This record gives sequence, structure tokens and C-alpha cells, in this order.
Amino acid sequence: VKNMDNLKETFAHLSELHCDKLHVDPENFKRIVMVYPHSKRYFGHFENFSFRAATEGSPQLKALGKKMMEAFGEGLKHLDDLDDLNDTFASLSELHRDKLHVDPENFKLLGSMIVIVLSRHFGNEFTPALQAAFEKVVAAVAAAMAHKYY
Ligand code: ZNH
Repeated sequence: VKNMDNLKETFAHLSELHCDKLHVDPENFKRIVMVYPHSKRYFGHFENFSFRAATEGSPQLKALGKKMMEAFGEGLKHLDDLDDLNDTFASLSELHRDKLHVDPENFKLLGSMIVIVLSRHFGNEFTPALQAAFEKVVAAVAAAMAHKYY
């Protein structure tokens, strides 16, 4: 996201398309573990966690996916102001930096997963313009999540 106008324009476009709420099945979050096995290391403390458990649906991963998408959805309300967006994710950014030690590159990977899941959701309606709009949104959220790392 280069500037705020760009972001506002994106948000206007999204509202126009009646998709100001992202309908991402939190269970699809398991994709990040399946597609990027290295991310499994962050979930080592989950009970009986394994690649297989993730693919078959770990209840803990599912619960986390839900929390994440709720936080993500909250962020969407603050898209019209970058400072506001960074503020919204400030404490989560610190939590991931200090306690969870999640490499911020993963926020971008998660963004790609969200776009892929959305493309399935929208099917033929997933136009390049809609994809471009979502790419900007997930990039803005990933940047806000990484904000406190730098
Ligand atoms: Zn995260 C957690 C959000 C991304 C990993 N997260 C979490 C939570 C939330 C979130 C809200 C909860 C907190 C509390 O509880 O306090 N995330 C989020 C968001 C995002 C994210 C919004 C983006 C956008 N994460 C992420 C990634 C990863 C992660 C990418 C990796 C790969 N997280 C995590 C972990 C945790 C979390 C590990 C913890 C879990 C448990 O339960 O332990």
C-alpha cells in the first residue's frame, strides 16, 4: 500500500461490492500449515499437534483461525487511515513479536492464503479488480501486524 488514497479507494471498491466483511472460513487457516510446513513450529505447544492433525482439523488451530479472522475483520473497520490501522494492531503486533516470536514474513503468507480462500469463495466473480483490492487489504493488515517489529 503506497498511500492512503489508494487504500480509501480500495475500501470504497470493496464496500461497493458488498464484501466489507471477509467471509473466510477460519478452518482454512490450516492451509498455512499445510502449504508452509515451517509455520508448524509456532503451534508445537498445541496438544497432539502434528501435520496430520492440522490437515484433519485441529480444534486448537480452528479456534486460533477464528480469533485471527475476527481480529482481521476488526482491522477492516480502520482501513481508511493507516495510523489508525497500525494502532488497531499495535498490541497484537507486540504480542507476536515478544511472546509468540512469529516471523513477520508469515503475515504476508497468511495474506496470500486469505486471498486464495476468497478466490474459491467468489468463484467467477473473483475478478482481477477484486483480487487487486483484496491484495491491498491483506498487505495493509500484514504491514500493521509487522509495524512494531521495526
Ligand atoms: Zn496470530 C494468537 C491474530 C497471524 C501465530 N493471533 C493470536 C491471537 C490473535 C491473533 C487475535 C489470540 C491472542 C490472544 O488470545 O490474546 N494473528 C492474528 C492476526 C494475524 C495473525 C490478525 C494476521 C493478520 N499468527 C499469525 C500467523 C501466525 C500466528 C501468520 C503463525 C504462522 N497467533 C499465532 C500463535 C498464537 C496466535 C502461535 C497463540 C495461539 C495459542 O493459543 O497459543
